[in-house]
Amino acid sequence: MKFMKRISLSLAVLALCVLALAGCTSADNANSNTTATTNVSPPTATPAAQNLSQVERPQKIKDQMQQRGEQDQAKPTLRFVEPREGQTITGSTVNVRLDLGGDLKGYQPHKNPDGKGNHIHVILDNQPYEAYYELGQPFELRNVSEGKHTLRVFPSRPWHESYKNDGAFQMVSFTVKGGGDASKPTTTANGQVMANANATRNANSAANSNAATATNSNANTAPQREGKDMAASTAGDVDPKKPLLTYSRPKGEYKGEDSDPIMIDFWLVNAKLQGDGGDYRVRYSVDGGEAKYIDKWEPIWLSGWTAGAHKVKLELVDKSGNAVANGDYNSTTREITVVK
Ligand SMILES: [Cu+2]
Repeated sequence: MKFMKRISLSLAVLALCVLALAGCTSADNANSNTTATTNVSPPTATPAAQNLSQVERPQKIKDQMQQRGEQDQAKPTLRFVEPREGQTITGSTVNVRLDLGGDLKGYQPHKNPDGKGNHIHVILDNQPYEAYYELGQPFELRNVSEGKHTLRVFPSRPWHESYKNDGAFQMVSFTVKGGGDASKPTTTANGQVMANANATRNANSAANSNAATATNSNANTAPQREGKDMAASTAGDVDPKKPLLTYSRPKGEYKGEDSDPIMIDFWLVNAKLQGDGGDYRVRYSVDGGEAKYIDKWEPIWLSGWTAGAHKVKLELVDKSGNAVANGDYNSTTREITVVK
């Protein structure tokens, strides 16, 4: 009996020990789990999310405006000399000639030695604008694809803010026959290859190769002309009498101090914004994020950009927030690159 008691006591002690050991082991596991979790996501490894905020016009631009004096209150107007409304152009080069008029107060497009200056924004279809500086020579749109196109132009300041007076904006529609060859590599005015559009080659490119070759030699023998090889595009189905939003900025690459803040600027035709006594709003979003609204027709500046590529979308909407369609021009997304 005594012996049995002793055995059961030993068993009980053993059981307690096993339990205690198990307890210790599980406590250890819990500990090491906690430690492991902490190691997987240290708080410092989380990248800062881009948080954009609207800021006032940068002092640098205010200073430039002051230096320009009354030129900033100019009311420049443009008129298309060519192409003319409804014109048919044979060949893939479209010469753009503009008459500048209106109350200029010294406003004159020109590229200064620093590469900046007043210029005209020239927009083929709904592509990003091209900057046109010297109006004494036509601007050559090269390799323009066959079909119907629109051109939109408006005067701009050195920091790319557009003049918004009546008559500043003009749009024409025209047609290109024997248009650009999509298989032709894109070249600069010097004939340097910049990009090859073979990937977007279309079926009628062979028929257009003669015209494209002619364009090439023209471009090479006309040295001082500004111009650009254009990506393939055709016009949207745009009604010039309907509300029209034209995306202007931002565009391209922003470096260093130019990358913060970045300006959003656009042109409006037949559409007054709510804050200006009208019915429309401009909705914008960056990288597919939260939609925000611009209710007065003036540029805004956004601060807080992170380095890398960003998508900026501008849309014209009515007071209920419904998209206002006109061709496909009233909703435009552009990718920009911010280099820090
Ligand atoms: Cu510009």
